[in-house]
Amino acid sequence: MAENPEILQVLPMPPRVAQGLGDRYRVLRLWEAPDRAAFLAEHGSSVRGMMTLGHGGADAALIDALPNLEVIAVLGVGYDGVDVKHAAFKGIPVTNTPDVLSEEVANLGVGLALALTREIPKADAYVREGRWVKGDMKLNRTIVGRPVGVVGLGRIGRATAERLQALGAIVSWHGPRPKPDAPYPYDPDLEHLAANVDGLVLCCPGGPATRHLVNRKVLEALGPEGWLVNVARGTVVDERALVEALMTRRIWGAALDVFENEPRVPSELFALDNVILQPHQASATVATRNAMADLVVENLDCHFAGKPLPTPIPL
Ligand code: 8YV
Repeated sequence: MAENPEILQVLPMPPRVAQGLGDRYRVLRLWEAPDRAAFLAEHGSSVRGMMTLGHGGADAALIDALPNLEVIAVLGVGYDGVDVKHAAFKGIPVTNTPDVLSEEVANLGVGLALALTREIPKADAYVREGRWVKGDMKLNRTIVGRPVGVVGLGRIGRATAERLQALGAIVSWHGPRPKPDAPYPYDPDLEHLAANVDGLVLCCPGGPATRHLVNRKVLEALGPEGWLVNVARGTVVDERALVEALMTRRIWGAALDVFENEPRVPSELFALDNVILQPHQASATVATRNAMADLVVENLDCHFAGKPLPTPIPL
């Protein structure tokens, strides 16, 4: 490997990444730079690799500020914040960290579906607040034998669908096109799917193709008994429409791990008892974040050793 290639780290990452890189690289910490433009003007031309997060990204301007950039390594499976088209145009490969997080994300998605329908947070409060001694809590809803829609049947969507089915739900799905090997009924029309299921679990990628896929009409179709889980990206849902639907009880409930402007969450949601809020936690276990960190390092190591990239994003 050439001597200590310089890597631009765009955003904070778990310490495991720095540990994995060891002293083989010189890491420049962009998010700490008081003057980003001055920092890039000074260091940009020596940077050969970039590490970033999928939703925090790398836009065309940042890519262009690094004229000798050879590779972009994304910590995360999603890469909606990275201008991959621009990178491809410039011949710069982009890698992500798929597979190692699929089961974890699916577990949280299904966990949220259960927490919502079985009202686990409300039941916890019921006991803590001493209400149980005054009488039993009202009965919950089930997903057993009930229709549930999965939006996006990629790696995470499939892991989610398998789990929902194992828990007794009747799964169908929506995505941009049918998949011949998918063992669940496909619905090409999300509004139609929403009208025919109890709940939707969003597992699709973010980015322009899925922006506001869950719009006012889909929420209306889901209806006052319908519920929504989002472990995909905040941008997939028209957040204004969702807040209004929750406030006016035009949908029954939602469990949200992601938001349009995270970490900022619409403050109206804080007072609502029909929503469960999470701070983008789906892959956030020690084991999974370690596996993701190791894969970022492996991708950089392979690139600088001239070996095939383990997980290139197909462009
Ligand atoms: C993480 C994610 O939040 O993989 C993704 O696309 O959104 C998450 O796993 C993030 O990328 C790492 O902090």
